[in-house]
Amino acid sequence: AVDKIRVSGDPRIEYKSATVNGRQYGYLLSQPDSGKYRATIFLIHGFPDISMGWRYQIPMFVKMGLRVVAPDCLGYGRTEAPEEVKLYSHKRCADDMKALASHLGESRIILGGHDWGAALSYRIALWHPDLISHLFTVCVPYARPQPTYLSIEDLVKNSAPHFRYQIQFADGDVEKVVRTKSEIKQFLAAMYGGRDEKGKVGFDAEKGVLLEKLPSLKPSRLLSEDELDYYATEFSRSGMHGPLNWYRTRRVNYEEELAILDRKITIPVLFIQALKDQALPPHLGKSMANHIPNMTMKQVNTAHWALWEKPEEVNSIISSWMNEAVF
Ligand code: KJ1
Repeated sequence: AVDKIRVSGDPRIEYKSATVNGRQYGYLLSQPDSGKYRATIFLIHGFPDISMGWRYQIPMFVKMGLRVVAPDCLGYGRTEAPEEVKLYSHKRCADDMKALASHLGESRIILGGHDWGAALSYRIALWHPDLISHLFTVCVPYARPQPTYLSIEDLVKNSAPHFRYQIQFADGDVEKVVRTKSEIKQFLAAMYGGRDEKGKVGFDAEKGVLLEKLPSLKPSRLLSEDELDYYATEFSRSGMHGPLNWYRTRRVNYEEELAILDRKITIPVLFIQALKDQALPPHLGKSMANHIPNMTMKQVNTAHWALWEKPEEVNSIISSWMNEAVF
C-alpha cells in the first residue's frame, strides 16, 4: 500500500498559515527530517478538494528530498473565503501563490496541480514564468489564453456537453442547499462517486449534481470515514460559496489574460490524463503537445480522483518523470 498522510495527528505534517497579498492562507508543510531539502514543490488541489487531497503524494515527495507546500486554495479549508469573485481569478490566485513562495524564501519552485489546481498551475507558469522550474498536472489539459470570449453556455452548446455541470456550479443553487456539515458530506459523496442503494451515482457531468439524490447516497469508497469527516469539517469552515466561486471567474480570467496572449509555456511539463474522467474526457488533451514543446503525456485508467484511485501508478509516473526531468 502507498504511504499516505493521516488526517489527524500525522507527525510529518505541519499546519501553517501566512498572510499573502492581504489574504490569510492555510497550507500543509512537510519536509525531510534533516531540515535540508533540494527544492520546494507546491501542490495545488482542485474542486471539491483541499490540501489533504495530496495525502498519497506528499510522503513520496519528501522521500525525494523535497520540501512540500500544499495550500488550501482561496475559499477552501483554513484559507480565507472572500465574497468578491474577482479575487478568485487565475491571475489573482497565481499572484497569491507567488507571494506564498516569496514568504517561504523561494524564487523558484516545482509545481503540481490537479483539477482546478492544474488549470491554475498552467496560469502560474504563464503569469510568473521565472517562478516555475517544472510542472506536472493531473486531469486538466492546457488551454491557451483566448483572444475572444466564449461563455460556458456557448461552450457547452457548441462542443462540450460534459461541462454542463459547470453551469449549475456557477448558478448559485448548490450553496443554497448544501449548507450543514452533513449536507456537505452528501455533496462530497456525490462528487467522489458515492452511490445509492440501487447503485445509482449522484453526479452527471452533462447535468450536474443530482440534488434530489443527495440524501440517499452512501459514502464513496475513495475515502475512509475519518477522511470524509475531516473533509466535511474543512469545508464547513466557510461553506461551499468560496469553492464554487472558482466557476464564476471565466470572464475575468478572459479579460485579464488578454494581456498575455503571446506567452508560451516552455518549461518541462508532465500531463497525466485520467481516461475515465467524465468531466474531462481524453479528447480534450489532443492538441496540448502542439502548444507545449517540452511535454510528456501519460494516461491512467481512472476517473477524476486519479490521485486517490491509483496512487501507486500516479506516483510512479511522477517519480519517473522527476528523475528524468528534474534531478
Ligand atoms: C470536476 C468531476 C467526476 C480545458 C480546461 C477546462 C478547465 C476545466 C476545469 C474543471 C474543473 C472542475 O470542474 N472540476 C470538477 C468534478 C467529478 C466524477 C467522476 N467520478 O468522474
